[in-house]
Amino acid sequence: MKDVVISGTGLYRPPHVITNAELVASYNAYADLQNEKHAAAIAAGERQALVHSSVEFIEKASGIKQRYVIEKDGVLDPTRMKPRFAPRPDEQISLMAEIARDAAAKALVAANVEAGEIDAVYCAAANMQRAYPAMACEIQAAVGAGGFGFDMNVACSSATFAIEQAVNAVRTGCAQRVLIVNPEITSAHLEWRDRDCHFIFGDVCTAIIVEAADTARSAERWQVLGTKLATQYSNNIRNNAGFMNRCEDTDPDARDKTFMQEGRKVFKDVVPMAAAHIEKHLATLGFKPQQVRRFWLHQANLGMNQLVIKRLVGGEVGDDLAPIILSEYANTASAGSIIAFHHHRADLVSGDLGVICSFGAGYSVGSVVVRKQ
Ligand code: CO8
Repeated sequence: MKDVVISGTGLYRPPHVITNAELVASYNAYADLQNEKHAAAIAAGERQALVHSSVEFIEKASGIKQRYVIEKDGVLDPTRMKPRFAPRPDEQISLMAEIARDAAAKALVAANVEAGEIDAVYCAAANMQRAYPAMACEIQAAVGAGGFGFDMNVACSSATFAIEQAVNAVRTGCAQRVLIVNPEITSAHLEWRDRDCHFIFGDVCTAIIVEAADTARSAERWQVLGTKLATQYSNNIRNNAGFMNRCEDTDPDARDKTFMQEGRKVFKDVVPMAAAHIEKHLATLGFKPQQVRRFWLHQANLGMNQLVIKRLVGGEVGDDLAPIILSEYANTASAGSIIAFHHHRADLVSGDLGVICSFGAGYSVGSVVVRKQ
């Protein structure tokens, strides 16, 4: 079995920022418009008035201060509340492939790998722009990679689940170099009209190169010591949007079927699950959490990450042990832990141990233990 390394990462960051103040102003304007429109029904007690959102609540409950989006005006327009994406002809690259190509190009440079040397492309994300042809096939062509490509989805854990598939493919000789991309256009599948979740997500794309250690040429390499995945079915985070919807006769004014969650339950269930998972994974490799120099955790909620780390190492811990990027990026689904890894690893030295860990819908947890070479 071959040794496997992560040899480079890349990041596409959208051009537009939405601050919490902008987001709340837009939501509150939307709520006022709705309350005005339905004033009679509200007065008759047939309908509940929408309540304003608040910056203070968002920052206290989640730690999120802003998010990046690909298109801003449509999201903030209180008469629209979703991004405005122009339809593209089939001959034009699709939006998901376009942002994946950008992140992939940066990861290839970081890994000192030519696109033609890639022999597998995994597009791993919480939502795919279309069912087929697979996004990965289009990205493979756009990047100029060889081999094969396929799409995979385990919601927020898609990136770590893809890393395990890539590590196994390289280890067993099915592939020499794998490109993983995580294009997360969360703005298109977030219900911006729902006060409970309108602040949660942001757009981004990450890319990772996984390859055989003996032929890797990058200056910086992270040996993959082990990967561990787990799932446990739960209805607490769901996206019911899909191809069956057109066959269901439902109220046309009903809420979007996209992202929905029982945030409190998720928080309560997933913190112990993620902490126990990491601890067990490290133990199978002969390590204790205290030996880990850095944890690059899924970025959904500041309090959640603080609690996971507290359970692992005890006491209060700062950003150095488990960096937080969600204050700037919000929850970027599968890309969150990879953004943390991308931005916060340069200061580690040879021999340092790290854990990339994602958790989310499914429920799902994926961990990757790495050592800097
Ligand atoms: N402004 C002001 N008040 C608000 C707002 C708001 N925007 N929203 C809710 N409130 C109110 C509520 O009405 C409630 O009021 P009351 O007490 O009077 O009933 C009060 O604030 C408290 O509400 P909550 O209990 O909902 O608030 P929490 O403290 O639980 O915080 C969070 C909500 C931030 C959502 C928190 O529960 C959380 O982050 N939980 C973890 C969630 C998580 O990790 N989810 C994982 C999602 S990622 C994933 O796997 C999905 C991938 C798919 C990606 C799809 C992309 C679109």
